[in-house]
This record gives sequence, structure tokens and C-alpha cells, in this order.
Amino acid sequence: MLLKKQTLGEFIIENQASFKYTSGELSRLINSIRLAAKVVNHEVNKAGLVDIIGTAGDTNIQGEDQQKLDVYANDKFIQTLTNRNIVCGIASEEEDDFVAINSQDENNQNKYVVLIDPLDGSSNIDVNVSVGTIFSIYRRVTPLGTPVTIEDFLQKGNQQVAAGYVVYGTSTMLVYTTGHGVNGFTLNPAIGTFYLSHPNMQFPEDGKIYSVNEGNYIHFPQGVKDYIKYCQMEEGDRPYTSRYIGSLVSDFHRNMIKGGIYMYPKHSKNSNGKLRLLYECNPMAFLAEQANGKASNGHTRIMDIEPTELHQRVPFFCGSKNMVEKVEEFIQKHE
Ligand code: AHM
Ligand code: MG
Repeated sequence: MLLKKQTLGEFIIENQASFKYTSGELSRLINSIRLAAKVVNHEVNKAGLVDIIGTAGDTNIQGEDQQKLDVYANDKFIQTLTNRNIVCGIASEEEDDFVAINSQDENNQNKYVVLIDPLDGSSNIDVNVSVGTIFSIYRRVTPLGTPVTIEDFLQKGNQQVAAGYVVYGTSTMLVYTTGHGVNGFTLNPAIGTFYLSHPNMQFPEDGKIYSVNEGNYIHFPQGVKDYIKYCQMEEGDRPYTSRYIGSLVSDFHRNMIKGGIYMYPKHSKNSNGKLRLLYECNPMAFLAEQANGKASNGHTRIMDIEPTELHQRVPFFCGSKNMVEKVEEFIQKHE
């Protein structure tokens, strides 16, 4: 019975003391993400009913069609964080450049920046398959009361203060970490409250699920091809099961619960893969490590990569520790 469980609001207050810097600001920030998530959830759930699905006619900086709901989710998250005057800057997959929020006002004491993918996996919207929101939170590195700069956003993942995602699935969940493990909250849509349903989430050390777009197989590096063949081999607990939703948040969420690996390798047409370091890979890597999993680009820990640009892409291997280590072994054998 969810009603007997702790609510997200109660959890945030109770755990405020364990945050690295306890001014209450980070609690307010997570609270405002919770609010925006509920608003977006409401819209995602009625996507099939109203004329909101389909492209908005614009293309984003990566040259992809923007779906109307991408735009909606982007606006809602930015509006909520701006109106509540909680952060000094936001970077989003849907914005070419970062958005500064009153950061040059010398009285502005907001010390956090948020990087966000407002609606990830958006090509799934039109076909009623789960999508998600991913967020990553840092303290700014430039002084308070000065304009926020690109440096505030180009921080290594190991500097994250908090990260999480919302999965708009068969039920809507908000899963996040502040560096003290990973907790998952399920929305009771009847009363609009998130309840703690998955405390202390952990990736099993080993898994039996591999998630990759195998349509790209021919273009993958030899090490990745060999690992896929290894997953399919009849030996020990193999062959593994192949599951690919094409929505990072949902694939990650399932793999964290059941044990598995998500892969988006580089390929011959896309030398850095597809996923973005700052608002897709780093937050998922932080969650993975906090849940006893691992995230790598095949060679290096994702959270140790020095970012050079806002929309930078990296190859991504993330999930159960032993599986990620195995694919790294295969990749490194060939390079
Ligand atoms: P998006 O941010 O444009 O939605 O792209 C990210 C998504 C991930 O959620 C998903 O895992 C991947 O792209 C799927 O890509 P592909 O269709 O190439 O397999
Ligand atoms: Mg995305």
C-alpha cells in the first residue's frame, strides 16, 4: 500500500542533513523538479488524446526533429526552475546555448546549475512507449553574483551534487541520488504524490540482459561485435536476453532492477556514438555508480571525462559492474 510509504516530500526533508551543503536550496531544487515532472507527466499521459504529438516544425542543435512534447517538457522544466529562482543557469538538450537566470544580479545567491534532457527517447512518444527526463545538478564554479559562464556547465561528472531521472512508463517514477545511494519514488496519479517505492536501488553485479541497437552491428568496433557474440553464445548462463526499448531511461531502469548492460558504442558513421555526455551519460553514470553499477566509454570512467562542449557525445556502456568490465575487456583487446 503506497499510502503507508514515505512521500518524496517527507524523504527530501528527512535527508536534507545528509546533503553535502545544507542550505535547503538543493532540497528546493529537487522539489521543483518533482513539480515539473508531475506537470510533464500529465501532458505525456494525454499525448494520445490531444493534438500534441508530432513534430513542432523546428530542429534542435543536433539536427533532429523536435517533437511537440519535447518543447513542452523543456519549457516546463525551465519555467519551473526560473520562476522559483532556485538555479543560476540551465543547459538543455533542446537549447543551443545555456540559459542564464539572473546570475549577474549581485544579490543572487543561487549556486546551482542544472543540465537536463527534458524528454529523452522522444521518438517513442508517437507509439505510446516510455520516455523519460534526465537531470544533473552541479554547484557553479564561478563566484556568486557574477554572470554564469560555460565553465559552470563543463564540469566533470564526478563533481555532480545530484542526478536523476523521471520515467513516464506504466507508472511514473522519479529516481535520484545525492551521492548517498539511489532511491525510487512512484507517482500515485490519483493524488499527485510520489511515494518511496524502491529504496536503495542496486544493480545486480551480474546480469543477463544486453541492450543495444543491433541494427548498427555492422558499423560497431570489432571489440563490441565480439562482446555481442559472447552475449549470444551458448555457455554457462549465456545466451543472454536482448532487450532494447530505444529509450535510455527505460532501458537503464529495467537493467538496474533486473541486471543488465546498456550500450551505445561509437560506430563507423558516428565516431563518438550518439549520447550526450553532460545531460545523458554523466547523470546515468552517477546513478549507476551509486547503485553499485559502472559506466564507461570503453576505456575511461564516464565521470572522469573532461567535457569540452555542451552537446558533446561519448560512447556509453553502463550497467551491471561485471558486464561493463567484460565489454571493456573486449574493446581494449582490439584497440
Ligand atoms: P534523444 O535524446 O534524441 O531521444 O536520443 C537519445 C535516445 C536514447 O534514449 C536511446 O537509448 C537512443 O537515443 C536510441 O537511439 P537509436 O534509435 O539510434 O538506437
Ligand atoms: Mg536525449
